Amino acid sequence: ALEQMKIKDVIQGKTGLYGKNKKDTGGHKFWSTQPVPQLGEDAPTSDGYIEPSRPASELPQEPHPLPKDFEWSTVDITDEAQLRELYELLCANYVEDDDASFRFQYSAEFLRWALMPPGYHKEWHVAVRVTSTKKLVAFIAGMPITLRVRDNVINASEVNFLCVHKKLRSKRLTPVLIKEVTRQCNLKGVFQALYTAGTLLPTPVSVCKYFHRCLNVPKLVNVRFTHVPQNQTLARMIRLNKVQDRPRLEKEGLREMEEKDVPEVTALYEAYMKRFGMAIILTEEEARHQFLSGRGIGPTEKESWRKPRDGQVVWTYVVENPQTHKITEFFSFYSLPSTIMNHPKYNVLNAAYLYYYATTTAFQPGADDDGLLKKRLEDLVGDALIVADQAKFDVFNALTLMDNVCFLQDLKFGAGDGLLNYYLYNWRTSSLAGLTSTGEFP
Ligand code: MYA
Repeated sequence: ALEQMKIKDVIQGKTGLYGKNKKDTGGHKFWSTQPVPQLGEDAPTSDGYIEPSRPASELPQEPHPLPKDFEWSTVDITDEAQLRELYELLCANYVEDDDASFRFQYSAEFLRWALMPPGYHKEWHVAVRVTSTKKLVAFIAGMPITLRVRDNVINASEVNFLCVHKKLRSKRLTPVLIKEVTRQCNLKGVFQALYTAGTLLPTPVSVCKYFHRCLNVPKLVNVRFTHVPQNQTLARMIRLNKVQDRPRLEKEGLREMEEKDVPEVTALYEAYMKRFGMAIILTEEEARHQFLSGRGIGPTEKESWRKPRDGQVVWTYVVENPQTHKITEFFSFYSLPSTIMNHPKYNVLNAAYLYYYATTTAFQPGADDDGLLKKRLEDLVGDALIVADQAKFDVFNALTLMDNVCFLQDLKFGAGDGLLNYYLYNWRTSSLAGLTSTGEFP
């Protein structure tokens, strides 16, 4: 209940988790030893590292020892067989919702896309295997990022895909994995990290809520992802959630992003992300990777927005002004299915997640206040819903970050019960309310 209360206060955009329950360290045996702000600490007055960086010669040269019967390993993502092993570990053991009805089912293509951005380090794909059988039983990954937190730009690592096999839970393997990925990052001169988790740990820099836009209503009701409200019927719910079958901005030049758009999309992304207190900085090469490389194989047809390609992970669309040929906006979303557990008819929930977007409307004076930006984002993200619907996604998810809060309600997203906490390792800064430009939650 205490944790709930703390989360609620952050959602209400108050003070964040700093400055509350001063004596409560939450009994975090591992996290209380780590360079992260502890729960109950006063909000910092200035930003900066918690522990100084150390030269490679002062770092432990060997990994932390593992319990008997286990050994360290790295997963070589370029090797199909190893990628498959990782896919299978995550498929059976990764994140589930609170009632164990759905479990993330990252595809092999997604893992390749997420784990191998430009400049990735194979040593940061840390794994644990059973010594005798070589079975893969635990994993954690770091990816290099350039992170801006307020006015500071940091070479950091984005840590994700922490997973311990179900049979090895509660054996304190997690702290050992985290120490090893930290050591590997340190060895490359990286001493800060960004990570997210559904669980509350010391200490979120921001907390976001998941919102969901139903597309395939009958299926979502059938698998109990959602339910028909008491004062409604299924037929009415289907009608209310129906989206158009052609994008609204098609006439204004909406089309799939292409290689030639990379410089303009990167510049637009950079300018737009200045609106927020924390953002990842992308070079052109990184933007190409994020927005184009996960596109799968297949023809670029005129109406390719109607049909996903083989192995498509990410969808990116731009609006090219027909007169000036300038890119005025873009949006992207990615595919992250979930396994539906214990259902007789369906076993996969096809979910799209809103990724990055930007519009030059934001740069017009007063656009934030006079509703112009909200209107434009509704058109833009409304078209993302249409593209996702045509690509047969069941649901379209978004978090309360960036400018999302302004359009979620009018685009008929409903609040979910999940939260996503954002954390920084070895960096102090005061709370970034919802990572939004306004700091408001709906
Ligand atoms: S978040 C996704 C996490 N994965 C899942 O939820 C998948 C399903 N669950 C599992 O596989 C296991 O339950 C996990 C815990 C592996 C989560 N982040 O081994 P244990 C602490 C950080 O006995 P298990 C993602 O991928 C816990 O508070 N710490 O526990 C981002 C306790 O410490 P303390 C966590 O249940 C990951 C200790 O572990 C998490 O068997 C970012 C218990 O260990 C969590 N999600 O396994 C990682 N869950 O006593 C941090 C539990 O102190 C990166 N714990 O409370 C930090 C930056 C590192 C790089 C720095 C570079 C400079």
